[in-house]
Formats: sequence, C-alpha cells, structure tokens
Amino acid sequence: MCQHWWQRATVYQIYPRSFQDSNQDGIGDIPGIISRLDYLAQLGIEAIWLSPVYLSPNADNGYDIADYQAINPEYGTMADMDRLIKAAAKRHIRIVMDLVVNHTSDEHPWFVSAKADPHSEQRDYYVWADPVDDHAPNDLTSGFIGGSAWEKDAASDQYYLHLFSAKQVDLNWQNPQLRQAIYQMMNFWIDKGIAGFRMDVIDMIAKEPLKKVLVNGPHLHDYLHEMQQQTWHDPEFLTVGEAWSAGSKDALQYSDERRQELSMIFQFGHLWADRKLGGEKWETVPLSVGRLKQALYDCQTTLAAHGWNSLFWNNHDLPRAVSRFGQVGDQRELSAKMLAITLHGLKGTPYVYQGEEIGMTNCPVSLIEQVNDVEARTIYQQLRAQGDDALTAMEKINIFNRDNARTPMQWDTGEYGGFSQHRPWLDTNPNYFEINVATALAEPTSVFWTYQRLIALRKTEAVLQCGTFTALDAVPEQVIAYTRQHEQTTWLICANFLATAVTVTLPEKSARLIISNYDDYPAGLGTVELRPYEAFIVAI
Ligand code: TEU
Ligand code: CA
Repeated sequence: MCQHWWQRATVYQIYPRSFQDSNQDGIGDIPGIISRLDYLAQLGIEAIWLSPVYLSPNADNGYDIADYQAINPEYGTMADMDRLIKAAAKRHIRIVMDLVVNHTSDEHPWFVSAKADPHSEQRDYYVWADPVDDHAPNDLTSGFIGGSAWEKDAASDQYYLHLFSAKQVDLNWQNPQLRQAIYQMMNFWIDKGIAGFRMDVIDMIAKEPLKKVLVNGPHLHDYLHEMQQQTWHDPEFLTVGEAWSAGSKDALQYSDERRQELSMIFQFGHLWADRKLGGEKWETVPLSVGRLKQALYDCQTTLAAHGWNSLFWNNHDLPRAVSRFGQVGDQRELSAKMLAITLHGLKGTPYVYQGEEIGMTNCPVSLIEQVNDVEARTIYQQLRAQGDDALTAMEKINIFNRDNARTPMQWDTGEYGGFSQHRPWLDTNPNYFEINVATALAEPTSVFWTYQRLIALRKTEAVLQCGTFTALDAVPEQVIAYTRQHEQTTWLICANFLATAVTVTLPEKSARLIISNYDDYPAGLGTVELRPYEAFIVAI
C-alpha cells in the first residue's frame, strides 16, 4: 500500500459555475454540488478540487479574488461551504480548495488601500515600479491581453504589474508580511477541515519582473518550503501546484518528499504533443503519439524514486480530452475509454475533470458574442486587429476557447441538460441529449463505468498505486504500452491511440483481463492485432 491517502485516491475537479444550479438562476452553486455528492460517491472519487468559490468580481470567473475568506454569493454562503465539507466527509470525500495567490482582484481591500495610499502597509504587497523615460518599466506583456503587463496608476505616477488581466494584480512575494497574510488565510481554511490546496500558477509567485524573470524565480522553493512549514506541514495534506513551466526535473524538485514542499504538481509536457512547439495556442499539428508518450514516460521515470506525478488529460483551461486526443463521432465512447485506461494505469494521482467521466466534448461556437472566456475574447480582438476575418478568427478561437470545458454539466435529457431550469450563464452543449449522466448510468458499457472501475482499482490494487513503471519500447509509434510491477504482481497496460488497427508484439505470457474497452480481448499475448482505439489492462 502506498503511504498517503492521495497516492491511493482519484481527485475530481469541479468548476462550480457549471456543475449544478440549485436555485434556478442559471449559475452552478455550492448547494448544487452537495446535491450531487451521491453521484460522486458512486463514481468513487475521494477528493474534490473545487475551482474558486471566493468573493470575486468574476473578471476571470473567480481566478480574481476580492476576499479569500468569503464565498461569492452567486455560489452560496460560508455556511453552505461548511455544509459541503461535512456532507462530503460523510461520503469519504475530501475538499481541496483552489489557492490563487499569484495575484488578487484589483477589488481586494489590499489593493484598494495599496492604490489609494502609497504609504499604506499594503502598498508593497503588490509589484510597483517607476516609469522609465515616461514609459512602462519594461516590455513585459500580459498573457491574457497581449498588451503591456504594466498598468499606470496616474495618482502616484507608478506602474503596477498584472501578468493576467488588468483586474488580476500580481502580489509581491518578496514581502514577508504579504507571505504571512497568505499563510494566515491558508490556515483559516485548513482549520475548516479541508484536505488540500490546488495552487494556481505557483511557478510564478517568485517572479522578479524588473529582471524579466517570471517563472522559477530564485526564491520559489524557499517560499514553498516556508509555506509548508507554516501551514499544513503534514504530508497527508494534498498540495498540487499548477506549473506550466515545469519539466520532469522541476516536478521532482517540487514533489521530492525530502524537500518538504508540495505533494505533486500539474506538469503540462504531454499536452504539447498536438501543438506546434513555440507556436500560438491555435497552432495545432496532428497528434504525435511518440511525443505524447515520451513526455508521460519522462515524468514516470524521473519521479520514480522520490516525488509524485499528477495524471490528467484536461481541466477548466483546456480542450476536452476526447475531442482533442480521441474522436467525437462513432468512436467517442471507445476512444474516451482508451484515454481513461491509458492514464489511470500510470503511477500518480489521477484527476478527472467534471464531465470527462461521461465523455463530454468540446463545444464550438460561431460568434464571438457566444464566448465568455476572457482569454479567448481578448485574443479574438487581437486576431481581428491583425487582419483575420471573423470566420478565420473564430476557427482559431474554437481550438483553445476555455469555454469548451466550461459548458454546463450534462446530467440528463431534460431542458438545459438537467443543470438548471433557467438558461445557463453559458449555453449547454447541444449534444446533451445523447451525452449525459442519466444515460451513462443506465448503460452498463458506458464511459462512466470504465471510470468507475478504474477508480475502484486504484483504491485496492497496490500495483496501481505504487507499482514500478516500465515502458515497453518496441511497439509501433501509435501504441502506448507499459507495465506496472509490485511484489508478485505485474500488470500490462496497452493502448492503440489511433482509429487504424495495428499489430503489436507483447510478452508471450498468459494474461488475465482486468479491464478493456472491447467486449473481448486477445486470449493470449504475443503478437496481437489491436483494433481501433483498443485499450486493455491485463495481469501477466
Ligand atoms: O491558469 C494558468 C495559465 O497559465 C493559463 O493562462 C493557461 O495557460 C491558459 O488559460 C490556457 O489557455 C490558471 C488558471 O487555471 C486559469 O483558469 C486562470 O485564468 C489563470 O491561472 C489566472 O489565474
Ligand atoms: Ca445558482
């Protein structure tokens, strides 16, 4: 058995705005989540990563926090939050809060007083710099709006930094009082009985913007160790940092238990396998299964002895996995199950993003007015300004528009997919009539039951939890095949990533089926013809 609960558990991410509306205003909320806990218990997940529910003007749907210790009234009250923690615990589900401490909203009282008074105690909680030759201090740009990351404050004639939207102001982690204020806030939540934090863009907190160092600042790991010491301390507490910049060696630094920093990070290396390297967000290339497995394997091997992996295909910022790496036509269910089997066979903590377990798909739109995502909207304006016509710009937007993952959860065939009786804040994917929870639960061969089984296996099978990973190298490029081995048990995981059949040579051994996405599976191993998107786990 692996030591920590989070090494034996599967985490489920909830994007609260889109999960379940309880009071029919078209916006998902905390009571809505509570009403769906039995469903989550049936799926078998043991923790919920809850995207932000804090007070926020929603410039970036909650990733712009105005009060870390208050709940956004759209989502409910602090009493609802306490109820959620308790009701979840009754079902052996723990709550992991989203911690967004790289920046706050410009409406946070810290920033309000920092801006109002250059001598206020909070001034230095943020990053201020004097103009250079009457211009911004340097040419840093904001990832979201493309323009300068520096905003001028006319009253003080200084600039402040915002690496995301202008309403997401970067905090200055070099200030020890700021760090203490953050730790105090974290302890408030820990005292409430939460079981972990997911840490937004944690690789950016130690930035040194005047030196143009944005990620992996020199003191990053000092801050994380200090945070660990002054807040959760207990290695049973789950911490997962979002680190777009991290390669496998960085992942090891964050998660090596001897360093007492984080449990694990989200590393994104495998998600470049269908993107032009160094290209724009919409510059796709045909999926290279070779690059995909190399990135996954690299993390498996580098983190084998110390450290820990997170396993995920998608989240609230990314396209839906089945649309991206599988197929949304006839083979949607087959390919969604293949993706699940491939990922859940690996060593690490699996994360399931709401709707993934029923194979929800991207939701392309034709008009920019239908887009909510702040990032997609601003990039659209830039593309148009650079000369793209509306159609071309929308084609690009549809590739990365974060709304793809944020359409309301599809519960049943009722109006608005059972999410609400009111028109939702973001339109429901029109395919809800076919793809929804009620239909999936009623169909024993649905994607849902594959996830349910994989999640159950993770709980009980030591080989899945801590078995050694070994890649099978001599397989065709389109095949991902590896073994996991623990004491006397060896499992072989094998997946065909394409819709074309392929022959693969596997070890000549007798095999006992654990799970497959076809009704039957090769009776014996050896030379095997894998059918389209075929995937299985066998004990050998
Ligand atoms: O995302 C971090 C991040 O780098 C994003 O800009 C990401 O690259 C982009 O959305 C992909 O298209 C985190 C949160 O997950 C995201 O929702 C927030 O908007 C962002 O931080 C700012 O808090
Ligand atoms: Ca609501």
